[in-house]
Amino acid sequence: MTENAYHPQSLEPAIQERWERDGYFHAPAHPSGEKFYALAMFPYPSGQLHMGHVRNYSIVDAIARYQRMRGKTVLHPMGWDAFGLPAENAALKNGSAPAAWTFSNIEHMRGQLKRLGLSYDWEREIATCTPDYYRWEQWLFLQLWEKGLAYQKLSTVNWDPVDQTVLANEQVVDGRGWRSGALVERREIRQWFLRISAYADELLAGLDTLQGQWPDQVLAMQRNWIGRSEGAEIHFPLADGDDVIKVFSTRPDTLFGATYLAVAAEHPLAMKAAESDTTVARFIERCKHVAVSEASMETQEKEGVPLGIQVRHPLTNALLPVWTANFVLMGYGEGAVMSVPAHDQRDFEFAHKYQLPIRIVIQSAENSPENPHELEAALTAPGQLIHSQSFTGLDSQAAKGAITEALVARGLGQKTVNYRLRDWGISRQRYWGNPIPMIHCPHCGVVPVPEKDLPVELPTHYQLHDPRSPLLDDPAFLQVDCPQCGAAAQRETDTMDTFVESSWYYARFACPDAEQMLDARAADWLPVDQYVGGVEHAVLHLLYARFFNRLLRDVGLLPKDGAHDEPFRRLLTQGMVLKDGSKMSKSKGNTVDPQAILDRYGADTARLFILFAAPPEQSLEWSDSAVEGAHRFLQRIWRMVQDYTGPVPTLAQPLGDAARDLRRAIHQCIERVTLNMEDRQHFNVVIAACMELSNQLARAEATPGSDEHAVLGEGLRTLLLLLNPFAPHLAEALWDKIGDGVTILTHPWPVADPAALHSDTVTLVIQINGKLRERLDFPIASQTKELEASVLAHPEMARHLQDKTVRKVIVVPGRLINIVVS
Ligand code: OW5
Ligand code: ZN
Repeated sequence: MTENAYHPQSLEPAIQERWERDGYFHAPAHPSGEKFYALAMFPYPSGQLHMGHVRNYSIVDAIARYQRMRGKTVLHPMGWDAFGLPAENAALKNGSAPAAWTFSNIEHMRGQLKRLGLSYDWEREIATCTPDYYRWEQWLFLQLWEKGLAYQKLSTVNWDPVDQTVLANEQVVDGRGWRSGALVERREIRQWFLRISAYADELLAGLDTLQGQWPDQVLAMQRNWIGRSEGAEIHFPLADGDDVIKVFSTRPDTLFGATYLAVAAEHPLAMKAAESDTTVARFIERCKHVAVSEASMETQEKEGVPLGIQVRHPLTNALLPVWTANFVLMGYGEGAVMSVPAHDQRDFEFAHKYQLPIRIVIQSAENSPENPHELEAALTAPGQLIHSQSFTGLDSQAAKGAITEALVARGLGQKTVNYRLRDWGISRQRYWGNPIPMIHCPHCGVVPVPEKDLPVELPTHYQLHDPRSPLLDDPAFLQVDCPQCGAAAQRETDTMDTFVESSWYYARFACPDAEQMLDARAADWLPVDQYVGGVEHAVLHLLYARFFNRLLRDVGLLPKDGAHDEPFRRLLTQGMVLKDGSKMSKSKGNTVDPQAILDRYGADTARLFILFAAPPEQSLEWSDSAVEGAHRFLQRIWRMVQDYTGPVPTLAQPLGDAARDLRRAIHQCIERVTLNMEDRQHFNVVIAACMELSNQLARAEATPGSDEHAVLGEGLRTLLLLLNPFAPHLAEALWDKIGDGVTILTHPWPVADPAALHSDTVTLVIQINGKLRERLDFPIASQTKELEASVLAHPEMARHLQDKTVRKVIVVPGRLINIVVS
């Protein structure tokens, strides 16, 4: 191995050792000066890094390194989202214990992250499955219970009758258990919820403050998920008895078009009807076998049966039939909807299928039909009311208010705001998760575990034999004395959704060893200045974290100063890594293992390729030849710097023409790169600009002692500084040779020199009859008259103008000259 050849395999680990020895990436407890908190979504410890991780972590590392060069105090932490189903699945498959599997994966993946040269403060590493982390989550749960923000209610789960266990939605495949193949049943059980609905308005309003900092698409998805709508609660009295069915509608203006009501299969009225009606009973039974996810509710064929009962229309007293239908969910509103087939497409299709009446009550266009037989689809647009008693003639907007008032006057309704957002069900009937710190006492009911008894530790010694949670069968975990009355009681065996851990890890990174959930360091480091992760987290994770940040504020752990409401100031959602046009996956056999790329080319090539191949928010198509290209580029830089006979001299003034042009190219590159590092975050453009600069530098006539040689030295140094966020090992090794003796890691980011950018000439576009013909340089201070004369006399123009008569010359200063000829 020759001394000055590029050998990333030996070079990179050596540089990494230096970083570790010198502790460059340790953030102080409290930031001094301007802080920058850079965060990537922390990984599930699945076993190995995949290309999605490499992309995510290369992006954030480039940003973190850039911000250090901008003089900021940077916090750049990493940890592990370590609870969850995969560990249990692996345990069942290989007979390994979930904890052991998790920690050995963490070991391996940590090694891979280090091999990538990511600039983490490893002293802040967190694994969410350790009691030191999850105990605080239990503590917070107790605070929320006190405040009524954590509560229990009945809710539906997927039950696998063969494995005798609750299944997560993703474990239900075509209505059957993933392991047993048994038909899944729906069951109602008591579960724990967090009252995110209490924050719906605040979460919605907060989105406005993120405008311009978060992708519009993510903001729109969150708005839609919260789904605020104004409307009315409408009461339909039962024809027999004094009960009412309450429904929510955003279209009270269509009330006179309601022709039936539909209730959920679990609605008490449906259950009651089932006692005497076998058709209803069979229908309810069938509904139980559909997974409870919203997606499966949306896609299934809409079906229903009549319950044989009727309600009275609140304004006309007309009798309407009540049906039960599979598209109504108990959790939504009151588990009942009013159906207006003429003005709602789903109701329209349902009415056609079962020959239910259709009444048109809105005229939306000139030739709106009034006869239901002429309808081919529901008329969903607002318009003018017809067949609506005294409200006929009003437009939809006015009618909404007037009809709601009429309902209020009769005591049969009120104006309400409805949200699509439901409270967050955090109970999982699973083993590998954070135990919910509650106790069930036969005398006292649910009793919280006293704070002094936290954490409720998750036992880790089990061997798993079936998917049933071993907590259910372990007396040592289960049996406990009631903290209130001392009687024999039972621990809660549900664990928390793993999204709970990922809802506050970003805050814990600021104070990972705090003897409380968060201490004062959190307020100093938060909010995260730049968060980066997959767009698959656009709704749930990012909404839950925004919710938790407000909970942390409201239990007094973050300041109520308005500056700490939102956890993530700026968000970048990265695109997928594809191969042959589709998502990499084991089953399709189109994966590329990052380890193989690291082994063959080194970390700098892997990082450079993945940031060069596409803008970060777009999908990225894997290309072996582009990896080769990135590697060759680095080899070329290596050689150019090795070949530079230095030391780099200081610039003598004035410079000759060639030296001045080269210097201008260097400083234009700085400008372009900086803009793309900051505002646009198109790192592919940054790298392309560096490649272009390297070509310009390679062409320079660099006889030692010449002013061009000195400018080349400046150019090579600049190139290393600009590349440092992407290829930090190479940049640092070469900086040893031509740098200033001070580490490149915190070297100030270059600033474009206005004097260098200044040019004596300006390039103008030359058109003939409006068509582009040439680009020519002219002295910058030329007057219009001079330009006219010199363009016509320019040697390049002779062939364009021969046999033509010049009619007119139009000069647009600084931009173009158009020559009108005939
Ligand atoms: C990768 C991102 C992901 C996230 C981060 C961590 C993937 C982008 C899409 N712990 C949670 C988590 O998502 C985060 C919490 C904050 C909630 C791929 C995926 C991809 C996938 C598989 C393969 C190749 C590429 C090959 C598989 C072969 C197996 C042998 N994406 N692009 N490419 N954790 O660990 O999943 O959104 O930001 O990094 O991801 S995570
Ligand atoms: Zn008790």
